[in-house]
Amino acid sequence: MSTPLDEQQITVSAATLRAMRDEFQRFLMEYRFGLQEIETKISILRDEFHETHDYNPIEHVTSRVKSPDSLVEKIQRKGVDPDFDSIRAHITDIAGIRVTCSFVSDAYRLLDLLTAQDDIRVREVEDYIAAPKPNGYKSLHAIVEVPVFLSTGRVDVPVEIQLRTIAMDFWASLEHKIYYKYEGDVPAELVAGLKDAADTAAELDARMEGLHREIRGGAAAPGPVVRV
Ligand code: 0O2
Repeated sequence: MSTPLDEQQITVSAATLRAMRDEFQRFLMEYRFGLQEIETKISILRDEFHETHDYNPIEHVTSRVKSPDSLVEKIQRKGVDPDFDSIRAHITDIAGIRVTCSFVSDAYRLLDLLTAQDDIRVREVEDYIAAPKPNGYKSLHAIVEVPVFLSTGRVDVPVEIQLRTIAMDFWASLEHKIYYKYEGDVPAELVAGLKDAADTAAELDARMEGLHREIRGGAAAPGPVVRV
């Protein structure tokens, strides 16, 4: 019986190994810079909102470049050819940023403002707020490309942006823990409980935004709205 390809032993020289490591680090570096560009854009919007409208639509921002282990797992799961060009083309969440907003309308508004910037190209928007996943997952996802200028020239780096409310984020983080604890095979009563909790979270979001509108006299958040 022949050994499966991913279990076969290969011998490479130290120099080759070093070259592979350097190439991989350079590949991931582009994504780190892409993230920095998007983080700066979000930070400018946040500061501008704060200074000119006395309003902060963003609760917190986290970002990450996918770990090498998680990247390899996804390459295998999706059957992507293990070369940099294929990975670049098919794995679009190597750079990811999560923006937790105060209210649902803030999530849409921020995405509108970001994607209206003329150096940003929108590749894909997935609106799991309007159409939640069957388990109750809600979030607004977008894959955008942002230009990064290196010594070798311009590279357009894809970055996945996830925008959600605090309630959605709380739900997603618990669901993620449960999913991993049960290795994806979550008992039916927990699945039902999570769906129920997602509905409660959505209700809370709606009530909080309603109260907020009352306090601010009708407007959920100031500033122009530009639709994607
Ligand atoms: P991480 O560690 O957050 O990056 P796929 O990535 O192949 O599963 P697709 O279509 O590329 O599917 O992406 P999709 O479904 O839009 O989901 C991308 C990310 O959204 C996930 O990244 C999660 O962060 C989040 N997400 C999507 N669905 C769920 C869900 O049901 N529950 C929770 N908690 N998060 C979800 P990763 O790669 O799974 O993980």
